[in-house]
Amino acid sequence: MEIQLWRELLEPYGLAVDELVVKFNHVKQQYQDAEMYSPIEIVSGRVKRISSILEKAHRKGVDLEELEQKIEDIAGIRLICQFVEDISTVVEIIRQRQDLEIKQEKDYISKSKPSGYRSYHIIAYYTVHTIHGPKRLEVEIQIRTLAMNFWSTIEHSLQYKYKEHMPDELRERLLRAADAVDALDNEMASVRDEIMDAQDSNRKKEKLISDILNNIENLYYVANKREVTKIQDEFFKLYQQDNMELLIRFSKQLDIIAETYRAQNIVNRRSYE
Ligand code: 0O2
Repeated sequence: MEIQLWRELLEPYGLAVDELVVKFNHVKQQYQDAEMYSPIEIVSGRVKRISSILEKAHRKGVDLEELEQKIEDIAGIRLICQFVEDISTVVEIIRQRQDLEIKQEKDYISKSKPSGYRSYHIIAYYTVHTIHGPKRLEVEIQIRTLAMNFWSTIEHSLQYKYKEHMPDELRERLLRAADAVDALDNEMASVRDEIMDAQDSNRKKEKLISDILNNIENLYYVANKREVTKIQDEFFKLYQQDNMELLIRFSKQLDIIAETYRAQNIVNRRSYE
């Protein structure tokens, strides 16, 4: 196939990857905006390289004319989760989406591949709109934990190096590493609630600090500079004490001060009119 034809073939897949990366990042953002734990930690995507498409087509005996029908992962999206439990939540999110029609699900989590590979794959139909009209194509969505991703990234590069000639000893070690990844995921699952609590309070603290700093910054425009500096010093003192209750109380008092200045400002403006 000529390079120009490859470009034409791959272009809509690139569009699908770009769109889905934005969409899944938006899902993550929505959880964060709602101050909820996001089951999606990292979103990435890629269009399969031409050499990789050709290699897979050769391995599977696929003709160039039927690439799009037989190679399901030309467009690939990867959703990485913190915990194994999050994977089923993400799968459910995908099943509920109207823009993705699931063709097949491959569960390599309950039963790993002989290599030790673990991941949940969804092959889905997705429609992109180009200047030539709508095009329905297939995308592969891989869902896995951070630990599974670490293993598969390393193993993938070794596979690339050795092709089908990976030394037995290395294969054994990778299988042992896959068991270790499994054990790590199970261990993390057992302290999931604790970790989530910690992350949740971190998020709440970050939001509270940012609200306080915004309020102080706004006060600079309306209040007496000396008073704002005093408020700011008080905040730094409380911040160093690292006491959430005191910070929450301080933030509420600051809200009242800010509101009073806002009201005062409105009254002043009206008396000028
Ligand atoms: P790349 O470079 O990631 O694009 P099947 O006929 O269903 O058994 P198929 O079509 O290869 O086989 O589908 P499968 O098994 O779901 O694999 C699709 C992709 O999953 C692979 O794409 C890899 O990305 C990943 N994968 C599958 N098995 C392994 C494994 O043992 N190790 C690692 N590291 N990744 C794996 P490609 O085309 O192989 O590679």
